[in-house]
Amino acid sequence: MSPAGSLRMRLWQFSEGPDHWRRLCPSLSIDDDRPLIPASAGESDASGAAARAAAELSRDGFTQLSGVCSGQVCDALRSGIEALESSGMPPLFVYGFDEPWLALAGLHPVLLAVLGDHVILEDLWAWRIPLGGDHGGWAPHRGWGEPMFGQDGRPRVINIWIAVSDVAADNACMHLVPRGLDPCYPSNLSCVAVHDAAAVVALPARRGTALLWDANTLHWGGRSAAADSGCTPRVAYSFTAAAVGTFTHDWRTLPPGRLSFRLRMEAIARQVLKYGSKATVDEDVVRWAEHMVTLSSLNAAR
Ligand SMILES: O=C(O)CCC(=O)C(=O)O
Repeated sequence: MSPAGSLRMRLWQFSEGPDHWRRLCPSLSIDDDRPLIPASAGESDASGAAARAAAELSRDGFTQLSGVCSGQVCDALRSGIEALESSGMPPLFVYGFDEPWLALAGLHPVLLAVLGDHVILEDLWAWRIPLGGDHGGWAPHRGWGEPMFGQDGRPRVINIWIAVSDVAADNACMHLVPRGLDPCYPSNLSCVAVHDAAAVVALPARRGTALLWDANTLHWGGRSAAADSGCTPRVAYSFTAAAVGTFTHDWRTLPPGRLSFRLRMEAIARQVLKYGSKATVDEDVVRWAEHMVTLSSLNAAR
């Protein structure tokens, strides 16, 4: 069988159920019954790390929290992503496992403190950025191009980015322009030009650290280090959370509680179609995603 033919077959085997995933990445888990997304409502924690992060997000538009994933979980995620890539699947497929979601669940107190009742949008991507060449993270953009913050300055939509590898300033770390130093914030959010290089903040992060920023903030991933730099490829993944009632238009959201294997597959397929052009995703993966999305709409219409 041709390598392309075998990738096609693997994609369908992977969509059938968790067995292939467990065999490929034995140190990661898939438990259909495990609650992964906490209920959006609740009492916010007025003290400690959650309160500090919420205050920084309101004041500066960004914050960092270390220790969201343990070193052991980061190692498992990194080797899982590498195993997926060796099988021809993009890092995005890591959302098939529980661990990326469990780290998000750990951020619930912070999200509650900043956003109050909130939803997790179906807005996912994962990166493993090779060293050298012209490899790097995503170009400057804003997660959301319409103003999304309250009168008190609190963001209503937050991008969450979790470092799986150590990420250094010379290794595709995230950069942003703090909103107070961005002349386009908030009146001209369609602008993604960096007006003042001195205003740029680089955000190196140890593995297991989460970076959170106001989704209106101009941000981007830096360039990868040279192949002979001794660095490891940068590995990270992301989510977006929004305060309930923020959107007047439809956004697919992820249900609180358990995430069935099927739902994870469909969410991954929809992300391939949404963001696949920003990354090098194999054409067979795009075709698989198109089929999955068609099947999902047929099932929904039944
Ligand atoms: O990791 C990157 O290079 C880009 C991340 C990003 O832009 C995002 O999560 O919104």
